[in-house]
Amino acid sequence: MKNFSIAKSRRLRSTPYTSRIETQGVTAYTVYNHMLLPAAFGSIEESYEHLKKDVQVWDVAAERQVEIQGKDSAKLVQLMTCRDLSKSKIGRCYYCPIIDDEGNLVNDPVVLKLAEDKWWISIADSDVIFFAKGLASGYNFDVKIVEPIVDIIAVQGPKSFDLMEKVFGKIIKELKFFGFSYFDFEGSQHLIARSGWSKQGGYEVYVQDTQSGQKLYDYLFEVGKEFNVKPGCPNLIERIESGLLSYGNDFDNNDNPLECGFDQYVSLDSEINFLGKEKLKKIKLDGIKKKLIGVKLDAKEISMSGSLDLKDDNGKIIGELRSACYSPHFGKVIGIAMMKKPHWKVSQSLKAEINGNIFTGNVCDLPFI
Ligand code: THG
Repeated sequence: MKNFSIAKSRRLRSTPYTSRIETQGVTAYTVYNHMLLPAAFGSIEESYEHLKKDVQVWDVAAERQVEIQGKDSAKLVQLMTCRDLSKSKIGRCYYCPIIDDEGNLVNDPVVLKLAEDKWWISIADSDVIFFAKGLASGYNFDVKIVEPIVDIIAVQGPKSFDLMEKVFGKIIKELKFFGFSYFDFEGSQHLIARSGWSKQGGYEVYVQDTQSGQKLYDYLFEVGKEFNVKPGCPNLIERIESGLLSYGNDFDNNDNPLECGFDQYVSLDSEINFLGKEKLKKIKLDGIKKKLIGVKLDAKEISMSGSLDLKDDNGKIIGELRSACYSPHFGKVIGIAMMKKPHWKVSQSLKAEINGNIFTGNVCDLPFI
């Protein structure tokens, strides 16, 4: 396989931690919200084993914030998501599909309620800020919308709790899942949430004081030695096994939340007003025609290039592979696929022709583990 480097420019933004992760041995980047997002530090299988056992520090500054502040901020945030936020509380995070007027997905961020009139939308890879500004303008909302300087450091893995206790004290362990609060590091207050894009547990530090954040980054490695701390990044294997979905990979603006299994975040029976509500009601009534589901393939490796069609025994296309990796846990390739009706039933057999090789496989439930 050929190796390429990535041409850096102002358009492809670095993060406050880029020079650090390059010293630490980042080997691959992806681009996310026009920013560098580390994708590997050597073998992703070794990184996966380490993430499940110890603790990692991730530069996830590419998870950008869209800040919505002002008198109409709650109205605008609610207009953008099909999740009912009418009972939302300050100091809590909410996983919220953002949808357009067709009922299709625009993003799947974590929404943080900072105050009754101040919200952060912690976005996946699409330009939510322009969508928000367009709506605010069209609806004449009294809001201010900016991308603030916030660069997240994630601390993930089973030993993240002990490492974070060593830095911030016992009190950090009292934080509930998807709760956030402010914690002191050398005189600087950092917003920390118990969250992160892995199912191994951990925290996300929303760094606003860049200098303090860089010190914190270094300090985590200094005091983390006893927990075998390593640099890491969102891990493809771990996130697929855990069923954590990725906007742009597993679903995009051609898919709706009912097709993607987001039913628990779609509040069609409430009084709330959001974009695409009537469209989604009709889609629900008519029934969805495709569905995101797990697949297992009898293969030892896979490359996500070329045709990703999934076929039945007669060669008819019955779905499309959206993400996949070799899973050491299952000893085969696992993936996330959009299957056409009625082929999404568990144990449905299928064939995938990838780079000239034909692999057999079957549909299975998400999450895998
Ligand atoms: N953290 C923060 N911002 C983010 C992500 C993150 N922005 C981009 C991307 N990740 C957004 N997508 C997701 C997808 C899943 C989850 C969080 C963000 C997630 N899901 C849990 C689950 O599915 O089990 C919990 C959902 C819930 O309980 O509501 O954590 O990771 N800051």
